[in-house]
Amino acid sequence: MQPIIGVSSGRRMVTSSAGETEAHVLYTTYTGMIRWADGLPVLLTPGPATEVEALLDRLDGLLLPGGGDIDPVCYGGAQHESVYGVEPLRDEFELALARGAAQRKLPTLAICRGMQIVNVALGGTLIEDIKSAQPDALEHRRHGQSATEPQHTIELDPDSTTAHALGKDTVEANTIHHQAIRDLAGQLKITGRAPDGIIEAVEPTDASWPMWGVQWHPEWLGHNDEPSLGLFRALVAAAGGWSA
Ligand SMILES: [Mn+2]
Repeated sequence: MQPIIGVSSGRRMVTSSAGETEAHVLYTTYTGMIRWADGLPVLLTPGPATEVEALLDRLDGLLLPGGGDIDPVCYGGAQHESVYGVEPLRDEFELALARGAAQRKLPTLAICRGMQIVNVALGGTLIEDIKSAQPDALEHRRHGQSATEPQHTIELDPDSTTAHALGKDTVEANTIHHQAIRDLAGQLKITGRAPDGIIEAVEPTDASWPMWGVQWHPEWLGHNDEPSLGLFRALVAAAGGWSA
């Protein structure tokens, strides 16, 4: 039995035979990597938080993918001109998914926005804009960059489950973000930082919850990148009830 991994999604306008139509969108890089790791991906479409428990009952694992910014209202943050792509319903849905996953200790891989969602869901806050808050920070997102292009190095805690899943403790990371974790949620610990101190990987303090939060994009590096596939294998293995 292949474990079923629910993957959340965003919305975008696409051209259809009915004209411009709103569509659920999720890059196939995510579902492709889950399949390479021998899991069965299921698309989760954002709805009210009241739907979340019934969904979590049916899932073996969860993937919270990248996307636009979380509304700063969700973490008591300030509005900032750089905040983009806010989807209030998606925020409500994914914050509830993350809280429910933490309660159930549902195996979870949280990528980019997903890592930020887990932090906010558990009481943490975000830097609304890295360049404004920390002008000497490295480039974490460059205009026109390729999604696979490394932006900076990340040093991981060699004892972290993230480093174990990747099979290495240094990553040349393809990050594409202008926000980052500010205050870390109490249930999380930092397992990786960029050289400028920006938090790039987190895990739960409670080792019985298999959750990997990464600020970079292993899904874009593809199944030929063994460390990236290793993260998805760790998720699917935990979702299947065995240790990676
Ligand atoms: Mn970065």
